[in-house]
Order: sequence, then C-alpha cells, then structure tokens
Amino acid sequence: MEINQEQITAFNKDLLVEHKENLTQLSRKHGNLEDIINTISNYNIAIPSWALGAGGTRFGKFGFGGEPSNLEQKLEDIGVINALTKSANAVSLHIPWDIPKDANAIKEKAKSLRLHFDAMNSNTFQDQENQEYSYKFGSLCHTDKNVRDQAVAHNKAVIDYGVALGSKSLTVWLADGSNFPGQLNFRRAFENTLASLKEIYAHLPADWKLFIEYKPYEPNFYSMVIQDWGTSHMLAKDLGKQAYTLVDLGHHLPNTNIEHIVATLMTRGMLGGFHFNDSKYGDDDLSVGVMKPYQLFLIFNELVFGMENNPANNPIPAWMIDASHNLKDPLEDLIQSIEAIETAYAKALLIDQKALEEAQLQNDVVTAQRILQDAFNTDVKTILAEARLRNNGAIDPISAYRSLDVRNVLIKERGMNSTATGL
Ligand code: PSV
Ligand code: MN
Repeated sequence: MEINQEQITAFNKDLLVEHKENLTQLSRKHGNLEDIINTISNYNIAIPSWALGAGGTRFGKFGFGGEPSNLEQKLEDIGVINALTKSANAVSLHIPWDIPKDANAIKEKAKSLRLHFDAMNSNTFQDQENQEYSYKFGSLCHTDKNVRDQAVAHNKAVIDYGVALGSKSLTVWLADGSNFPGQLNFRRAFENTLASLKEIYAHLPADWKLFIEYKPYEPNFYSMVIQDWGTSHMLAKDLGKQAYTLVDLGHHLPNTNIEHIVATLMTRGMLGGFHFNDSKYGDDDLSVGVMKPYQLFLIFNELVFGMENNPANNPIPAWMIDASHNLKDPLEDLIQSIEAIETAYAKALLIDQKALEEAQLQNDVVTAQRILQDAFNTDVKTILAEARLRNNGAIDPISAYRSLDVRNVLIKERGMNSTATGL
C-alpha cells in the first residue's frame, strides 16, 4: 500500500483552520518558532526492519494480520509511516532477518518510496540454519577461534550488504556474556572481543562508522562482555576514529542518569548512535515516551546542547527506534514513538539556553529548574503538526492512519496470516 499526497491533503483539510489558529496563539506566546519548526521538519529517525511485525515475548506472539512478509513489504510499511509523519525516511536492516536478495532492486524500491538505508545490524545472538558453529557460549568473545572467525565473517558480510545498499554504518550488539560466576574469564572475553572487532573494523570502508552497543544484562544474567558505556568507549577508542558508542535507552540499570552519559560521550565526540524506546523495569522495549517523558526531555536537552556546542566534533547520531512489543499495531506504535521523540526534541529546543547558563553560573537552582520545567510543560503538538504540514505530511498522523483504514487495506493485500521476520 502506498499513501498518496491527495489522500493526505484531503485528510488535513478539516483540521487546517484550527491548526493555524493554534500556531498563531503559540507564536504569540513564545515568539518566533521558525527555527524550531525547521529543525523538527528536518529531523528523521530510522525504522528497524524488525519492528513492523507482531513483537513477541518468550511466552507467545499474537498476530494482527497484514504483516509484511518480505523486505519489499517492510519498506512499503515504512513508506506509509513516512508519508504520514515525514520523519521516518530511513530503514535499519537486521541481517540475516532481512537479507536483500537483489540489492539493486531493493535499493530502487527504497528510492521510489523516498527511503534510504541507515545503520546495518549484525546478528550473532542467534544460531541460523546451516551455521557451522553455535553462538550458545558467545560469538566475538568465544573461547574457540572458529566461532570468533565465523562471527567476524558474518559482520564483514553485513558490511558488504550495506555497501551494496548505500548504508554508511554498522551497529554491533553482542549477547555475549555468562550466566554463572566462573563460566567466563572476563579479561579473556574482553580481549577476544577487541581482537574480533579489530578484524571487523579493518573491513569498514573509509566513510563508514562502527557503533558499539552496550547492555548490562539479558540474555545473559551474570555478566555481559560489553556491559556499559565505559566498556563500549574503551573498545571504540582502541579501534580508531570510525568507532563510536551507541546508547540504547533500555540498556541501563533502573534510575541510571542517561542524560549524563549522553553529555559525557558528546564531550569527547563519541556518541555515534541512539536507540529509542521506553521501559519501566528492564529492556522493556515499550513505545518511546510512554513511561518517562521527562527523562527523555532531559536527554534531548543534552543532545541539543551537545549538537550546538560541539568542539569535539560529535557526528549527528544515527537515530533509530528500537521498540517492539505484542499489543499495538506496530505502525501505529511507531508513529506514536516518532511523535514522542519529536515532542521531547521540540521541548528541548524551547529551553532558553542563555538563561539556563546564567542561572547555572549564579547557582540559582530554582530558576534553572523553572527554565527546564517551563519548556517541558509547553504543549508542542502544534509545532510538530506545522513541521509535518510543511513537508506535506499529516497534521494528525494516527487519525489519518485510522481514517485511511491502513491496517484493513494491508490485511486485504496480504491476508490475515502473513508473518514478518524478526524477534
Ligand atoms: C538488543 O536488546 C537490541 O537493542 C539491539 O539493538 C538489537 O539489534 C535489537 O535490540 C534487536 O534485537
Ligand atoms: Mn538497541
């Protein structure tokens, strides 16, 4: 299914007058909003190819019909999200879940939907059919060189797929670790991982980046080889200039000050990638902003500050939604996540940075808090709607999705029992 411009324009028609009134009112209160609207309208977040089907837990999976059963259909679904939000112009592929059989044809398909390929993701956390060695006891860290070599070769192949598609980065997330004390020698596992990563790094084209993701626990519950940002940072530093740390919001122990980590990494120009999701307990992968919107806003405050004050040349991070669960229609879920991300971003852009600095220099804690909370408490729905409108997107994407009856159209096209590859 493809959504055309006439459908969006027709949908917007009834909402236009009220929207313009809201915009005038908001501008009267906050002054010129042009810069913020422009920043939001230029902002895009990659959609992972594994988030378009029904997510599951280890206890079960509930289908909802019309799931994309191949990569072409996944691209079409992202095309739908992008047509409505104008904020999702890229896909992040997971290999081998989504191997492009004909790279040129897939590239053309993406181009026709005005999409491109963001970071590639390798997978050495599951065994695949016909795979010679098992990853049961790790991959890049494994005690057996044959296993490490196989995992390195897989990552190199993922880079090659990415080159064919025009991607420019590889994200490595390892499940490697241990469940029981004594199972693994921490230092040997770290050194093996570094040596394996060096081989992968040597295969990177000169204009590529390597993102190293960390996670404190799960699927291993005693130790993870890359457990935290410090470990990721050490590895990236040892690899070279093309390697960076990737922050996934769900990959922290409860109450970790993630905004502080973001600030510290950006001070050294080391924040390369960002995975959005939300959680209450662990790596829950819930829709963005559903649990801790104030934390997300504080994180965006650091991201905005880091992008505007950037002596260490931190690249613009590769943004991706990494959420997946088993209740909502994933397309609606992704649209809600995009809106939550942009809401936090727009609110952070509203912060009066000069006044905040002044309050900090004066140690005026009360004013500093007020500046942040005033921005956070501003309703920015209208800013987001205007940003979308200027790109010919929908004023209200979820309502547009429902009024166009997208899910039922997809069910008619693909049937009730189609299933997507992924988690
Ligand atoms: C691991 O929890 C993770 O966040 C990594 O980014 C994976 O690639 C992704 O989820 C999907 O498994
Ligand atoms: Mn992730």
